[in-house]
Parts: sequence; structure tokens; C-alpha cells
Amino acid sequence: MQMPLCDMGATFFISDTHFGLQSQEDEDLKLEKLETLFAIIKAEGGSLYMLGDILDYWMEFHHVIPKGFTRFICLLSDLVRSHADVYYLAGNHDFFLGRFFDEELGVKTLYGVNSFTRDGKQFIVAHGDGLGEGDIGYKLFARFVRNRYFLGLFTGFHADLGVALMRKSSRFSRHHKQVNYTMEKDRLLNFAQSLVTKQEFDYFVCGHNHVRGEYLLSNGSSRYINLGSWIDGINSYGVFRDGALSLQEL
Ligand SMILES: [Mn+2]
Repeated sequence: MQMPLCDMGATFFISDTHFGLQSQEDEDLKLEKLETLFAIIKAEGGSLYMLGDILDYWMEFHHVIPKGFTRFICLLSDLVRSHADVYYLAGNHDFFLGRFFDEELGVKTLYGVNSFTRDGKQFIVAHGDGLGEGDIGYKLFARFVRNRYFLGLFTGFHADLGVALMRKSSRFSRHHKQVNYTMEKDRLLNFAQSLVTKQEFDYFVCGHNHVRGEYLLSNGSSRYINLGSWIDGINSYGVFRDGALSLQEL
């Protein structure tokens, strides 16, 4: 999907913050870091891409959203109201974002692989789940949980039961991923590598495998950037500023 151009300010990227996963102490620290990042974005102007697994689970009903993310939602709302463009691309934990983020918060929700241009540079952004060769078990699992009948089933339950099942499903996804952890690291890099032979881009930005890093691809100009996660105590983000993308820590 090609999105409209917006060349105002810097462009920021985060992924795999997994809010809702850790102890209250760790969650509070992550929220403080998020507040710091949002203050930078507000001061500088620009846009933010949240590339999935921002929330460790999310389940939205017709009239109900889960407890536990109030401070996150307030920070996000405040950022949008400061006129920042905010995009939220679904990951495998927050795999279905419903209409709440678009309609009530003014965040633009995205799915799958997206591309856009900033200051003449071409970006491809994705969470990273289900891309590339192999990991058939996970792909089947992802197809199952993103299926509208599965979602229909969940939203038909009482909200407490639906959210409890979603948290369980999120835990299952994590356990499955740990099994394939090493393979996942190369899988995304290989996918980006195979993409340079098919289409032009400057940056492939993703998360998902929690292995942060930056690699120059075989054409000698395109770069693979993995944003890493916030659950290991390193609160990293990507920023594209003055024509270059770099990884920073909060
Ligand atoms: Mn993920």
C-alpha cells in the first residue's frame, strides 16, 4: 500500500514494546521512556510509525476495550493532538486493532507490508511476522487468529472471557516464537535481502524477532533495520532525520 507523502519533520519508529507483558515496575519504566520519546516528537514535529507488538495483547469489542492500557492511550492521544502523524501497524500480538485507534484516537492503523517515501528515500515497513521462507506452523497460527470467524467468535464472548483468551493466545505466540528464535533472526534479514532483487528501496524497517541491528544489503545501498524490543531494558527507536535513518536509545 502506498501512503501519501508527508515531508514535515523527522520520522520516528518503534516496535515490540509489549506493553501489558511485564511487572508493574517494568511497565512504568517503559511508559516513562515512551513519554520521553513522545516529548521529542512533539518538540521536533514529524511522524511516528509503531511497527507492531506495541501492546502485548489487544481485544476490542463493539462497546468495550481492555483495561490496563490507560496511560499508554492517554500518551498516544496527547501525541496525536500535537498534530503528529501516528501510524500503528499491527503485529502478531496486537494483531487486530479494530476501529478504536482510528476513530477515537486519530491513529492510522495498518496491516502487513507498507511503503512510503520521505525526503526522496523509499521505506518499506512491516512488523515482520509471516514474511520470508519457512516457519509454516507460525503462518498457520497467524492465519487462524487473524481469521474474521475467529475474531467473530472472540467478540461474541463476554469481554472478560474474550480478553483472557486473547492473553492466552498472546502467550502461545510468544512460546512458539522462542522455539524458532535463531531462525527468525535470519529469516527477516534474508527476506529483506531477497526483496532488493525485486524492488527498489532505501530502508526495510521491521521488528518482531527482538534482535535489533542494522545491515547493509547486497546491492550496497539498501539497509535492513530491526528496531529490537523494549522488554530487554534497552528502549531503542529509529529516527529518520536529515536524510539518514539511525537507531537511538532513550
Ligand atoms: Mn512480533
